[in-house]
Formats: sequence, structure tokens, C-alpha cells
Amino acid sequence: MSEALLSQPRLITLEGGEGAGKTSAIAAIRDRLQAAGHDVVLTREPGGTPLAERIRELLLGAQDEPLAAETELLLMFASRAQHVRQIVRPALRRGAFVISDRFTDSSYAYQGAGRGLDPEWIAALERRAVGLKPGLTLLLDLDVREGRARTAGRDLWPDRIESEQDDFFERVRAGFRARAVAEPHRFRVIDAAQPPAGVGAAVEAAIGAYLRTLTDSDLA
Ligand code: Z5A
Repeated sequence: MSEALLSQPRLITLEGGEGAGKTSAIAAIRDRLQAAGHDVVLTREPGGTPLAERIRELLLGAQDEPLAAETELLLMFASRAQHVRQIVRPALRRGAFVISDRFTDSSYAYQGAGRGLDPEWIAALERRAVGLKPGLTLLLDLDVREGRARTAGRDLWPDRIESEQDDFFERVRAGFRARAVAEPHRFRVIDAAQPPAGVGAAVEAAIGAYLRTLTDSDLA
């Protein structure tokens, strides 16, 4: 099996903590790309295929026993391996843009920085089970408490990960920010504390600038 990690210009991912506003950002990116005449596939992780959605239920639903951090990581990658092969690669092959609500960076942030699992192990899984990385990742960065306040009214029954304490989410946020610093060419960090219109304008500017960097072969 190949261990190369290929950058895919037409794969765009959205990352960030709870309540950061990824849903609106994704819709804005889809509209922008479709207006320019591109085929667009919207998807999410964990999930994106029927089987991967069943793995999502295992990951986020109620558990009758504690889920080990290692099990959590492997289930995230089981879901991702299926998602990449059933949805992401076929769409990229036919020339579509793929916009994914979360991707491998979430595993580095949540299972790596949050749970304390070895990033080298995550990197090995990424090479073996995924084999590709986004051309652009928008990180919607938001204060942890602000994000939780936004979703408090919505989540009457927080899922298993949402039930974690603030210190876990602070580590996750720091993990995302560290990845953005390490790969500035791929990440654009957006201040998600702005009102929705401000976030929308920042997303629009980031996508517009990114599209201008793409060559004909990136779009073929
Ligand atoms: N996870 C993991 O651990 N490892 C992995 O590898 C992967 C995932 C892939 C997936 O759940 C969970 O799995 C997630 C990470 C983990 N756990 N957590 N926490 P998810 O993807 O379904 O959960 P989420 O990403 O946290 O969804 P979310 O809370 O819905 O976040 P969002 O999509 O960014 O937020 P939103 O729905 O766009 O907005 C939330 C609310 O805020 C909504 O009422 C909006 O109207 C409001 N909002 C949005 N923007 C604004 C602004 N700018 N101002 C004010 N209010 C706003």
C-alpha cells in the first residue's frame, strides 16, 4: 500500500471547535464554487457514507462501557478510510471539489492534543489509511466557552465528545492552532468570534484568494 500523502487542491476542509460556525461557512463555499461553474460535493466526518455514518453513531452515541482513546482514534480512521474511498477520491477523480466538514486535522486535535495519543501514530494512520490531504483548510477559531454557549440551547443531550470538560476543548483548540502555525500554506485561520456576516466575508475572501492560486491542472 502507498504511504505517500498527496495534497489535493480540490479538497477543502473546515475545522474548528464546537459552535464555530462551520455549517454556514460550508454553505457559503459551496455557493461560491457552484457560481463559478464547479461540481461540488459536501460531506462530513466522522461519516459521509452509510457505513461511516454507522461508525459515527458508535463514536458519538451513548456507550454502555467507556470508549478507550485508542478505540476512538481507530474508529475515526475506520470511518475516514471508508469515506475517502467511497466519496472523496471518486469525486476528486471526476473533477469535483470536495468540501468536508472536518477531516484528519480533527484527529490530530481531538485524539492527539485532546486525548494525548501519539501524533506519530496518527501520522502513520494518515499515510496508510488516507493518503491525501486538503489543499486548503479553513480553521474557524473560537473561544471554547463562546462556542459552547452557542450550542447550549441546541444540544439538550450533548453527545459523548461534547460532554467533555473545557480543559479538553482548550487542548483541542491549541492543537488546531499549532497545526495552522506548522502548515501556513494550507491553513487560513478565521476569527469565528465575529458576527456571522464578518465570518462570511472572511470565508469568502479566503476562498477567492485560494481559487486564484489554482492552475488549470489543479482544476482538471
Ligand atoms: N471528531 C473527532 O474527535 N475526531 C475526528 O477525527 C473527527 C471528529 C473527524 C463531530 O461532531 C465530533 O467528532 C466533534 C469532533 C469529533 N465533537 N465535538 N465537539 P460534529 O462535527 O457534528 O460537531 P461539531 O463540529 O462540533 O458541530 P457544531 O457544534 O454544529 O459546530 P459548527 O458546525 O461549527 O457550528 P454551526 O452549527 O455552524 O453553529 C452552531 C451555532 O452557533 C448555531 O446556532 C449558529 O447559528 C451559531 N453561530 C454560528 N456562527 C455564529 C456567529 N458568527 N455568531 C454567533 N452565532 C453563531
